[in-house]
Amino acid sequence: MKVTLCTSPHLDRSPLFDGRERYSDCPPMAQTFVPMGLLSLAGSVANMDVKAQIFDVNKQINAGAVPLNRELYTCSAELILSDAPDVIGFMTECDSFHHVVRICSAIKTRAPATVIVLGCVHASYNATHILQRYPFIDYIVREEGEVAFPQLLEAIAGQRTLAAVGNLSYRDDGQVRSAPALPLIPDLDTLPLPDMSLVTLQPADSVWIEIGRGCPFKCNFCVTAPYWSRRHRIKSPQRILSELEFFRDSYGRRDFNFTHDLFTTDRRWVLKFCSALADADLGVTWTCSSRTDTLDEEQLAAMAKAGCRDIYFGVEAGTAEVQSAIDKGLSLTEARQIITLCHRYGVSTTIGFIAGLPSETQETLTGTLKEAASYLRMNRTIVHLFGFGPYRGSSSFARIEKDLVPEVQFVDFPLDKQTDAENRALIQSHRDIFARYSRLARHQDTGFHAILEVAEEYFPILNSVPHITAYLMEAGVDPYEQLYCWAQWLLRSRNSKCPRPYHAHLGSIDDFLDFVETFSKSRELGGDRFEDLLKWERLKQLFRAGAPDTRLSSDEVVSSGSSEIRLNPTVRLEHFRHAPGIEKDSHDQSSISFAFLRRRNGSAEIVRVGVLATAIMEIAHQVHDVGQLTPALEDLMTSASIPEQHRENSVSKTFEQLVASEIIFVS
Ligand code: B12
Ligand code: SF4
Repeated sequence: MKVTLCTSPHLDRSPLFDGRERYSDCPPMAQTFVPMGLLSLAGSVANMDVKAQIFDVNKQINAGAVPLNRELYTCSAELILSDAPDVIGFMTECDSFHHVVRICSAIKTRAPATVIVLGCVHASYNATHILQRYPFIDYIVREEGEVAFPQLLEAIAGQRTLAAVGNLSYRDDGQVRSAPALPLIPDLDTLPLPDMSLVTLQPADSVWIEIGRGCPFKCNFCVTAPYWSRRHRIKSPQRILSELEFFRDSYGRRDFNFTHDLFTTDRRWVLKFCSALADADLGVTWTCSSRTDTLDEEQLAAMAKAGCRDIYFGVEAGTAEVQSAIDKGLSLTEARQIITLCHRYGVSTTIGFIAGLPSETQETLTGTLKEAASYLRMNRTIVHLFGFGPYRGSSSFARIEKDLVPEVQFVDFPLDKQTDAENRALIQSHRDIFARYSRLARHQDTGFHAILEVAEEYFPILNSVPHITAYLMEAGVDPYEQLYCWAQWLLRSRNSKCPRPYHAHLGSIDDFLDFVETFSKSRELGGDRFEDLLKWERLKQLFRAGAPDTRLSSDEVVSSGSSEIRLNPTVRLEHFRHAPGIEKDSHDQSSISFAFLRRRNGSAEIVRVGVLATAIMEIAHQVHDVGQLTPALEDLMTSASIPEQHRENSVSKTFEQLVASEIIFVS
């Protein structure tokens, strides 16, 4: 039997989050990742008479083999069918489900006998609705797939009945039936290692190593904890180490994301794992997810030592009232302490908040905005503010379902107008399945409806201009009012020019800077410092876009390979006095330069460059042959002017690491 397992299309939102341009103006891109769930399924049928393969629609989009126009669906269907599979399986996520539906429909039209199966979170929770609505989808395997999927293939081969396939939803005589749930796999170490020969790993692919399943908490907006029955399971340290080693040795990968909804569920396991990982000295870095009330200093120290570089914390809400309403119950003071501690251990943080939760009022949203914005002032922190998405499967869904109204302002692949309109019509007409694109009716008539529409795209912009954000906070601007005025400004200035009304909520950083200028003038908040910061942010934007007129006469441009640094000795330190670390600076201030730094992904930042990095960049600027760099650096390192702590292992460090060690990000 031939089985093809397919990824779902995944829009790459990073151009939007980088704030580079309006999304609709960006080159269309799909985000690629190693589909660990599909690889695990392929592994589970390896001992059967089955030839499994993976079709990655995202890679096909990026390679131009699948166009981003109305042929997206027919072309994907034809490519998938080119190997004449007997069974086609799709992973599903709420955001891309309309694309999956249309690809499946195109497949069934061309090959009616081919069996189509869906799995993963979205299909599992919407199984009955999907099977009732779409006749071209044959089966849905709910939740954990490694035992159920082989059973389904046996049933398709006539070796067992459908009713005897655990976790299966299927049609029987026009009725949708759901077989009982299978017990969870007790020991995840028994799962096969991902068979990477089924995919082509490309440098841009994100690698998520699955270390375990199941968070025991019960936040009532969450779908992933109930998906794994809220039962915490985790692989052994040895098993995870062998997976890391495999990716490092076979693919040169040294940076990983760990997939587990709550890495720090079991404190003893964390300490044991981190100690094993540090001892193994694999030289890898990694990220994970945690809750601030499950992390302490001892774990954090062990995690930092073992290579943890970033932790995602869902803080979600900025008031005790909403913390309790969502059954999360985090102490905001404790959260701040733990996040600050992470930074002290050199671990960056990504912090998620949600706007528009069911119990939200103007007051609580103001609290969340204040809390979220205050984290922007910390170095090593990215803050996200997501608009609340109601997910079927979360424990609060049944309570709010009748209250939902359509949300039309969302970002999708930049498809042609007609296909996009068809997709939006599909979503609107099947609202039970696409509940994620909804808002609560009770928020419709309040002032913050407009806010919720722009909220999701707001923080990527604030992350890009933190000095302006800090300035406005210091000036005492109410964050709710600021966001409300931004929403109004966008609607006024973009509505008329925006060819697609549902993109009217997308503003660029340049738009935001224009808005801030008007906003601050109308409130008499300006001043020399504000004008300078604004000028700097505008220059940074021009620099980001590569415009030639950002080059000031005093600039010195140095390229370190992956990034370009443009020194500008004219920038005044006092402009950045609010940035963490600046006041405590022990350097002679005259030896510090400020610079623009362009990252490989095109984003730009303002950085403070210390004395050593300035010296290194000067040398690098003089030598054009990399071979000459090492002796020059050695001379520099052994010279008395270099502080002791930099001398120790500097010579063995790369140029980039040396420069990085002396650069402090102020933006
Ligand atoms: C890693 C991850 C990502 C990675 C990699 C994607 C991936 N799925 O591999 C990236 C960053 C790319 C990503 C992106 C997104 N993600 Co994500 N992601 C996850 C995460 C944390 C782990 C997924 C994982 O690898 N699990 C481990 C593997 C082994 O499990 P699995 O993939 O679920 O597969 C098992 C079963 O589900 C089933 N199964 C899966 N596919 C199939 C297919 C068939 C045919 C069958 C029979 C069975 C089956 O069998 C597998 C083995 O048991 C989950 C949360 C979670 N803990 O599950 C969220 C999660 C799946 N993501 C989510 C979301 C919302 C998104 C995005 C929409 C975010 C965004 N706005 O951009 C995108 C959408 C991507 C897309 N294609 O549309 C939501 C989905 C909610 C929903 N109701 O649909 C989740 C649940 C997180 C959450 N918010 O709670 N994601
Ligand atoms: S939101 Fe996070 S902590 Fe809460 S139940 Fe879900 S996975 Fe667990």
